[in-house]
Amino acid sequence: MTTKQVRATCPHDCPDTCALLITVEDGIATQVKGDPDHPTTAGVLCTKVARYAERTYHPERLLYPMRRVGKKGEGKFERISWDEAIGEIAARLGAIAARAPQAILPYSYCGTMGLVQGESMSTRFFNRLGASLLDRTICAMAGATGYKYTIGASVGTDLEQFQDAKLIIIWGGNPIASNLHFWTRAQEAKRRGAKLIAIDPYRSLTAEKCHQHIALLPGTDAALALGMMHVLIGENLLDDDYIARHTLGFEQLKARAAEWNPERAAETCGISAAEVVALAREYGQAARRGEPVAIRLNYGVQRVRGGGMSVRTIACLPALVGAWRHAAGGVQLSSSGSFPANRIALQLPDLRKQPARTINMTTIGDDLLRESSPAFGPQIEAVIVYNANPLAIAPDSGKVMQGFLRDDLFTVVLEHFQTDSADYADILLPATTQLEHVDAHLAYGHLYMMANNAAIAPMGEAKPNTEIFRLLAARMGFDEPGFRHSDDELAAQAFDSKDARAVHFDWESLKQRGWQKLNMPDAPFANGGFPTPSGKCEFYSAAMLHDGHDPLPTYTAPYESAFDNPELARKYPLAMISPPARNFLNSSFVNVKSLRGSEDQPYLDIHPADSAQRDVAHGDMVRIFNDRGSFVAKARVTDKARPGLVVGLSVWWKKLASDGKNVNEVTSQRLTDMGRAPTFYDTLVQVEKAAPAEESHETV
Ligand SMILES: Nc1nc2c(c(=O)[nH]1)N[C@H]1C(S)=C(S)[C@@H](COP(=O)(O)OP(=O)(O)OC[C@H]3O[C@@H](n4cnc5c(=O)[nH]c(N)nc54)[C@H](O)[C@@H]3O)O[C@H]1N2
Ligand SMILES: Nc1nc2c(c(=O)[nH]1)N[C@H]1C(S)=C(S)[C@@H](COP(=O)(O)OP(=O)(O)OC[C@H]3O[C@@H](n4cnc5c(=O)[nH]c(N)nc54)[C@H](O)[C@@H]3O)O[C@H]1N2
Ligand code: SF4
Ligand SMILES: [Mo]
Repeated sequence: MTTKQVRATCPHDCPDTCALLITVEDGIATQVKGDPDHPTTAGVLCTKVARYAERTYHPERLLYPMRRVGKKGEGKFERISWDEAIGEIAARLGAIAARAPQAILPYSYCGTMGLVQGESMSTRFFNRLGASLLDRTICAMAGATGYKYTIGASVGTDLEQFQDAKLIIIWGGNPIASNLHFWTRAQEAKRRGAKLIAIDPYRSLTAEKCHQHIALLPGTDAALALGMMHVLIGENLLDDDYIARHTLGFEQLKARAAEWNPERAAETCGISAAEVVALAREYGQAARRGEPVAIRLNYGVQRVRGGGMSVRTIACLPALVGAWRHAAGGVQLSSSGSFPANRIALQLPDLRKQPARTINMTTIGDDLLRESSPAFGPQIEAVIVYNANPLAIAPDSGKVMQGFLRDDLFTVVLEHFQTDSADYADILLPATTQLEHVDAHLAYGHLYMMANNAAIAPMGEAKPNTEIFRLLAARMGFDEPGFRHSDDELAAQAFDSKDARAVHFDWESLKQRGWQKLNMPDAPFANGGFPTPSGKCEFYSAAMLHDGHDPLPTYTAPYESAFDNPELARKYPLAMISPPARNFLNSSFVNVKSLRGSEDQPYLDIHPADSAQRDVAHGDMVRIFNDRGSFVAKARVTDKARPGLVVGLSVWWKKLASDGKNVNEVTSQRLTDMGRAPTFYDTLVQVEKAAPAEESHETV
């Protein structure tokens, strides 16, 4: 027997980007474990990826190219050869491109975060074809935009410093589920005497384990941050020297914060004024004592109308109290801006000969249903889906389904499994998993460049995304040298090796060692130097004014909330959020039995006061609905959901739910204040007991 160990990287859309060690025995991956030497992975993987081999060898892996034989959505396919598949796709796309190349749309996100299997060869192909561009907004754009206006780039506190903080505010994050290796650091900080505070409408797994939990209403975080500023300024819990040297617009901010006394903030957030005051004092007084105070700001805050402004407002707090002076102080939203990723080399934008329109992936529901018009451009005639599952994860799912049902739409899906989206494909292509292909990765929660070596040969006839686009390019006669680069050559282009942060990045050595830390200072803004236009932390942002926003922190009410939209709330009184379930990764892993087993079936958490009003008992099947649609889940009566809030942990495959639907039936396509991002957690619904017919499907 031959045994080897291969260095790999977790490909999932998770801030932790773990270093993996794959044991391969006679060509079979027998164990996937965390690299004990990698400082943030520290030998530990989450339950999902500890089962990555189970996912790779899953009996339902797609192993051959297939052509649809049933109706769209029915999921009936017949096996075809690669030659036929590539030939048919090239012919269909070629015919469309001859008339209207922009009628072709790629639809992809972060099924893999790999720089190679993500947007490299695929983007070269779509650039050369002249296809529409895709605005990849579905996750992080609201916050990234708000943070950029304030701090300058997605750069913040290093994960490896948090254990030394004395106060950690976990703001809109559930790290036990979604950022495990941050949670390890937070627990270490706790052991060393730190206080942990969670700000979350839901008593998540994480909130439950913090010293304190502030359960505000969804979408009201900016009001809380403004109330904190009011107290910090009023009680002079400020770092005057840091403010004078490294911030812009303090006087204007002071005037704005004066409008937000704790009572007003509390009323907006649905909490008590005492909570606002105590939080501000806790934060300001610890900083005043010279202790590092840190905020882990996460995605939960962003998925509402004012998501960008909320992040921007919270991101002002560390500068006010001088928290950036400490390596363990400040705020981390994402570390992705620290990486000198070389997207121009990977994507070769010069292959595109004509400028193209951009389609927002968040509004794919509406956009697939639009006809040609001067404003919109040509109707979408072909969609190539890879690294994404739009039928399950995009908002206003009823519309998304209608769009993909269009008979005149040509759909290609590259996948590991027959997902909800795969059911709508005309041609379904088998893609390799991370164990079967090469990649290079950045991270958005730590500061290591990462390498992924292929551990095993591709399963069945599966091919890497890159190879599929290389074959398509060749069949369509694209003969630029960029279409002949191997995956190894692409990986070698992943980072700018001349950038000082990448310390002479060299793919050959990264491949061997598995990971390499960026060259970054421990406390990035201890002496200011913010990458904003002014070089300061911008309390006042001229760029925001220019872009049509309030240049100062402000509160933007949700589209749908009982407080700000009482009329809608009469019909639909409950706020619904749908954050990730611990055992799924977005909609990935839902089909891995052992993990689905842990989540059991789609649940709706509802507060006892709200369930009693509706005559709903624990364990009843309920229908959750609004004007956009409805879905069925099993009620879990619990005070984990604050009154007025219901929570449906996500993202379920629709076809594995009793009614073939999921939470995104009721979410809307409305966009955030900035970044053109989705508003998944800005949704009002009503809940009622499900009709018996809906209950009877329960055991499907
Ligand atoms: N296990 C697991 N891990 C994951 C994922 C997964 O699906 N499963 N997904 C990955 C991806 S793509 C992402 S983007 C991240 C997301 O992970 P996080 O950044 O943790 O974000 P969410 O899980 O969306 O929300 C976190 C918490 O915010 C709360 N929340 C909801 N609305 C609000 C609000 O308005 N204000 C505040 N303060 N809190 C609110 C939710 O109740 C939830 O407990 O996780 C990644 N990691
Ligand atoms: N209601 C609600 N909806 C949400 C969210 C929410 O919190 N609530 N979260 C949103 C967020 S934060 C995000 S990031 C999006 C995520 O949405 P997506 O990025 O679409 O993520 P997944 O649902 O995991 O789907 C990724 C698919 O890519 C496939 N895949 C993985 N690796 C490869 C590969 O190498 N090649 C190919 N061809 N395919 C591959 C996987 O099998 C999987 O089916 O969902 C969003 N939707
Ligand atoms: S999903 Fe996140 S925590 Fe789990 S192995 Fe991957 S990077 Fe690590
Ligand atoms: Mo995400």
